Amino acid sequence: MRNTDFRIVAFIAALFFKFSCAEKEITDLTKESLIPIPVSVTATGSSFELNENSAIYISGDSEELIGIGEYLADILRPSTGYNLPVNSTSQAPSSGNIYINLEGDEVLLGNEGYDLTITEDLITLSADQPAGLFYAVQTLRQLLPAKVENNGKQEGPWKISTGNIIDYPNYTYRGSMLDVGRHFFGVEDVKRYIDLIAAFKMNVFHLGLTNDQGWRIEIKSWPKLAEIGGSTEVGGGEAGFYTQEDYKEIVQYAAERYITVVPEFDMPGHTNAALASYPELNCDGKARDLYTGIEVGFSTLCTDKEITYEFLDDVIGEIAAITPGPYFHIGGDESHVTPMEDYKPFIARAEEIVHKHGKSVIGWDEIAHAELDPGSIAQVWARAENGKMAVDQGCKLILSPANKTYLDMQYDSTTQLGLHWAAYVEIDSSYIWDPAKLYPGIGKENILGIEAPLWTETITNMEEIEYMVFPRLPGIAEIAWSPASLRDWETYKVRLGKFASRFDNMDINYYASKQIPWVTDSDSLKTSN
Ligand code: NGO
Repeated sequence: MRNTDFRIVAFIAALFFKFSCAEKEITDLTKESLIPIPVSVTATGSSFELNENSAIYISGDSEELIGIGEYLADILRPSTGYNLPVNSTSQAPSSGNIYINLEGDEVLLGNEGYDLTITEDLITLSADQPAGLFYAVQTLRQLLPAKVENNGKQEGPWKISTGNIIDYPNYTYRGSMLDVGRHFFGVEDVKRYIDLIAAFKMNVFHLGLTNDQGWRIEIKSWPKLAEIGGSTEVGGGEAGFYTQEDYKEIVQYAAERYITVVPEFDMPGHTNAALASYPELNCDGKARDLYTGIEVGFSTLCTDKEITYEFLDDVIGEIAAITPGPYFHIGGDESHVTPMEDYKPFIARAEEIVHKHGKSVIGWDEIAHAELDPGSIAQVWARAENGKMAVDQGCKLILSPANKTYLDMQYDSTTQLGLHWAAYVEIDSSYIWDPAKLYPGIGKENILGIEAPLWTETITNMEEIEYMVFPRLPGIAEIAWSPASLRDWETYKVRLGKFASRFDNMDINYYASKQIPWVTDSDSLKTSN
């Protein structure tokens, strides 16, 4: 054989070899790094490849399902550069496509569960309810290469290991709070926050709308709240507030991501911004000065003036009317200057007003001192005994233990942002705990769910938000979603480590804790070569 012939034959053989290897490439779906870890994963050992002709097919023509298909396409289109049209269909599509349907098993999957099946030919997302499909989309994102999250076009291949995932949540309430009272964050930042929590299957966004340092939403019947109370923030910077139109936009954006917004108006304490806006809310009839420090527990509404309850009725009424979710958070924490004999009837009346406007109460654990309706929910942040008191009244709990879930707690003594009054909270200590075993006398049956709050006394912009939230939030999301039996720190930290490239591609400014064996895409190339 001549030399050139030999080279041609060798080239063809190499191509054939490469091609057939790709065909026979062995994958293992059970080895993929998913957060939260799914209930069950089985692998079938080969792979599906997305290509330029792939499309997303929706069974039927429901607007809602088309919305989920478009949400998925919006994530995949920029990085793959593929068109990925979203089409309706009455039957399973042909090879190379993604199929979304509501034929999942109702009993097995419940309201939020999903069944994700990947064969060499097809990716099928099934659920009984649309929320489940949305969570299947989040899992699918994590099964694709990390660069799928990039906003610019990337090189493929876009392969996914084959197999099946059955998954559903452990707790029904899985949330995060953003305090916009201490520092104000605009609608775009809030939307990004919502996107980030949605990616880890959280379903509640608790928006702390008022505090001593700021009142952050327009109330049409009490306009000075936003005008005066919204004018400043911690440190004295110029702040702002949301118009009710802004708020509706946030609520809608969250709803499209299967996230319920819980608005919080903290009362009777943490109300200096309101007390500065309207003198009549103070017992002495004198407006307070605006406050830009970070002390807590010095302010109170005047609990024995009737105008206070007219004020509550107006504020709660206006916001309840534009809040589709079932909850209204009345705060109730750290009312150190409200005597207990005034605090208790105040909370009872606030609860009554919330009910009048068709919502259920959530309040920080101190509200358990008052007589509560069993439908009210106490959010335990500081005192287990308050949680127990609420349970004894028949109430459910949301757990937000400050030394585990507070995202404003510093990681260690070198962290520049944040506070450390509850603890330094490294990634292991925020991950290693089981809600159902945290407090004596409080079991899983008493717990509605878990929430990770971000208080913003020291946080001024999105970059700082992300640094405190990541990477602790995915761990809290896993505690809320995954069964305790599947959670394990040693394997979790390896899974989290593999999110480095994903966080980079999502442009998340995360804290690169030394506890985590971070692996970027370029590291994995190095090890496989
Ligand atoms: C406490 C306090 C907040 C602070 C936060 C700081 C609760 C429920 N009330 O948590 O006002 O911002 O700590 O970590």
